[in-house]
Amino acid sequence: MPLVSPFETSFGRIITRDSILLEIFAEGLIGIGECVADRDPGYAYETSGTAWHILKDFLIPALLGHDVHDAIDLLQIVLGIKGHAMAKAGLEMAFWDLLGKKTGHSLRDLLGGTRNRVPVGVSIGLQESHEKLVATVEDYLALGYQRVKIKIKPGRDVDDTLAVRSAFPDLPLQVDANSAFTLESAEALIPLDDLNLLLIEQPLAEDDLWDHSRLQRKFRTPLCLDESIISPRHARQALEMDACRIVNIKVGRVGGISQGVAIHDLCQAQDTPVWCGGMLETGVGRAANLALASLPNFKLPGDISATDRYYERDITEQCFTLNSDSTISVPDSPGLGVSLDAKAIAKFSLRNLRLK
Ligand code: SMG
Ligand code: MG
Repeated sequence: MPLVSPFETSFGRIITRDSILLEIFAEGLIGIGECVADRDPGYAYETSGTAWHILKDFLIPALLGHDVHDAIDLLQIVLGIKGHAMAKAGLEMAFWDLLGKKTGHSLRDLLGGTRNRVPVGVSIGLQESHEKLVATVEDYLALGYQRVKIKIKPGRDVDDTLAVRSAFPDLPLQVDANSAFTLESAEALIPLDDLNLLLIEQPLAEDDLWDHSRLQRKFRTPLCLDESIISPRHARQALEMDACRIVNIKVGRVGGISQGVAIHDLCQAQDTPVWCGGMLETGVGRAANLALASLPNFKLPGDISATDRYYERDITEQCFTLNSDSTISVPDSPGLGVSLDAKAIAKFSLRNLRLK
């Protein structure tokens, strides 16, 4: 699916987005889910290709014909399959949608969400110049976004952030390095500490909780982990060693909605705020993110922007729009609360497989 504008991060530039759409057929109902793995292994090792393989050859065969009562059953069935969190999460999302449709409850209600609308921000990729970056931020502010995240990488860090901070002194602002620094090169980020940022996201490698805890000691600004938090256990260990003071939760990265809720609960018990990350989802994944972000410890605005920030045409019949208070309303129909636009799916589909 073509993005309305390219999205550039420290690991590369995304122009079109792949995703795997899942449908589970059971008891006369259809549950839908989205696997957020990207075409390239830049953000994470999983790709749409690996997810297709793991879903087709392992996850779906393990599930077919089983009685599954809740997400815990589902997790149990896939427990023996190591890794591949995004593939598992896509399937689990479809199961939650099915469960909601069967019981007549929205995903928000199934999860115990407490809000009808959730605060959101916008994530802005690397731009060709400071002028372009500031102009892009300005455009999103004019649309009503009240929190901005910018992407940084070595050599495009303090100056980019300073340009935005100087132009917008009071803007709630945060930066995301997508693991592009080392403990040594991250010294260059120290001046960020004077720019009143909400947080600094994932400066170091995804498998490096320890060096994040060494780095956090050098900053007053909270570090926030994204790529490094792949399970509730990683979240617990990160908090124990003070590797971060804020946690980004993404359903795909942590292996499903129920794992996301578990991380939310664990952080809440320790007074650590969380927020909902984004993977340039279609309307399907966006609906799940909104439901998750309605839980009470989602204390910072999510990377959950309006549909038109990503796609001219989405695959859901529903479009998500920004409310005037920089929130997006959480769907309240059963399950995810979205339905598929068959014509859009026919237009974008690259391949299709039905397993019985
Ligand atoms: O969905 O608005 C969005 C994108 C938010 O910046 C965003 N996501 O590391 O947090 C992150 C990146 C990963 C995107 S890679 C597809
Ligand atoms: Mg991130």
